[in-house]
This record gives sequence, C-alpha cells and structure tokens, in this order.
Amino acid sequence: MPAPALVESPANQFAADISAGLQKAGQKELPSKYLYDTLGSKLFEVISELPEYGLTRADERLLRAYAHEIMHHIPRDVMVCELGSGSGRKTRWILETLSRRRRLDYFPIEISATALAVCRRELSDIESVGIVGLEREYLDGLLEVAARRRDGQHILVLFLGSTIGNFSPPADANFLHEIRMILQPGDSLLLGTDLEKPIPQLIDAYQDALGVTAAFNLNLLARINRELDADFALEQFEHIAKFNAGTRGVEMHLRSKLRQTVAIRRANLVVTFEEGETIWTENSHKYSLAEVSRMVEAAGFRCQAQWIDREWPFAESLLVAE
Ligand code: AVJ
Repeated sequence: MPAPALVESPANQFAADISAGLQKAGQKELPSKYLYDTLGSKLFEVISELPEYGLTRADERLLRAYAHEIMHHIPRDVMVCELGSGSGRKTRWILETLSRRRRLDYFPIEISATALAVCRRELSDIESVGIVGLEREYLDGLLEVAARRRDGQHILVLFLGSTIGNFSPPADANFLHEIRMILQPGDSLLLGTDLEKPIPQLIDAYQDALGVTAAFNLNLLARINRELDADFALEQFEHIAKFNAGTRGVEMHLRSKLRQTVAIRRANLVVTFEEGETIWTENSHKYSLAEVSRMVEAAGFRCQAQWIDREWPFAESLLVAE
C-alpha cells in the first residue's frame, strides 16, 4: 500500500526550502518569497518611498492616470483577483473605477496574513467592492477564484509591481502560461514590468543610501533565526546588489564577511560559508518591450493595450487570454 501523502505545514515547507537552498552545490540561494514576513513586508513599504527606488511610484502613477482607459478594455461582469496585493495601495484606482460601473468582488492573494490584513484595511472604504482575502500561493488562490466563477463572468488578474521579474526567464513565461491555463479565453491579465534603465540607477535602487534594502535582505537571515532557531550573526553578512549583464537582472546577495559555520536547528542543518561566499536571495529582471511581447505571446496571451511611464521606465500591459 502506498504511504499516505504528507501534508507539509508551512513551517516544514520553509525549513525544507531553506535547507535545499543552502545545500546547493556552487551558488547557495534562498527563495525571494520568504523576504515577505511581517517585518519584510513593512520594510518593502519603506523601500517604495525611497527616492532611489522609483518602481512602485511608476506603477501607481500609471494605474492612477489610466484607470479609465484600462476599464474600457475589461468586461463589466468581472471578478478581480490580485497576485501579491501587498498593501493594496496601488490597486485602489482600478477598484474604484471598475466598481463605479457595477458591484464587484476583489480577491487579494497573499502568502502573508499580515499583508492581507493591511490590504483589507487600506481598501475597505471603497463602496461596491467585496473583499475576500485568500492566504495562499498564487496559483492555488487563482484556482479557488476560478472555481467561484458564475456563468458569463470574466476574471481580471492583476499582477503588478513587476513581481513577475522575480521569476527569472524562462520561469516568468512558464508562470504566465500556468496562469493562462487556469483562465478562459476573454479573461484579462494586467501585468506590470520594470523596464531596462542605466545600470548605476539600478544599483542605487537596490543599494540605497539609508540601508533599507540591506535591512530588507538581512531580515531573511533574522527570520530564519526567529522561525527555525538558527544562529546567523547578522553583522557577519553584508547586503550586495549587482547587475547580471548576462541575464539582465539585478541580483541581491548576502555576502559572508569571513569563514563561518551556522546552525539551523529546526532544519537539522549546519552550513559553512567561506569568506566572500554569497547567498543569492533575489533576482529582479529588467525587461525590454520586445521581450515582454515575446513572453506574453509564448504564454498564450495577446497584448491589447500598453501604458509606459517616462519618468521611471515601467510598463503596464493589458493582456487578453486567447
Ligand atoms: C516587489 C519584487 C518588485 O524586485 O524590485 C525591492 C522587491 N527587492 N528591493 C523588486 C525588491 C529589493 C521588488 N518587487
């Protein structure tokens, strides 16, 4: 008889992912989604306000300025589902505009319960919008929304803030294809992508003068200490941002200042770091417009309209499932 399937608890999954990433031969790595615990989500909110980091402001400027134009491309009877809502702040303009035509339900999907609570508080004053938060992985949440679809209803998926860039190519196109497989023809996806810009500007954006991004990155080690009973000495690691010209992404790493050994008790693991060795914690891909077109078409979408911010090159693309 086959063994019963093990249902992984979130804590076990966290331990398993951390353990696998730190035992990789060659480059050690940690999944960037774990940057967003309660403290990490708050630090990202602060990053969004930094003068060097224009990405979130560009996203919000576009959504605010073009909410009406965007609305004209969306069917009236629509369920709105957002992958990684964060604080929900930039989503306000779309929800206000769409809900003036007709009442609608909004499903923010987040692995962070704290972020969901913040999002609900931020947006609960909008009349004619019902908010149903789902504490799930993105695709699990989207499947649940699709299961609630009534006859004749469409889905609008919001995937903003260039979170897609954290899935390095070709994983980005694969992920969009998985979204496409859950949708039906005529459903829409509003996709935000950060565009290529001069390398010094990118480095400043990910290595800010106040050290907020450094704190955001180091918090991942602090989180492992808190949740997995580990003994990372934070002052023995430093935050690094670098541009990988081969993959055209900004990478965040944590560099060990000396040879050291760290115990992660709840993962049953002891790891040694050489002096100068890094843990790769995030990739933030920077797109060209041609690359966005190729990616979305390969995933089964047609680009219906696109809006671009000039101040901080960033694109919102409205895609329709074919
Ligand atoms: C939230 C994924 C868009 O990649 O720019 C900010 C996260 N990392 N500073 C990004 C982040 C470092 C951010 N995204």
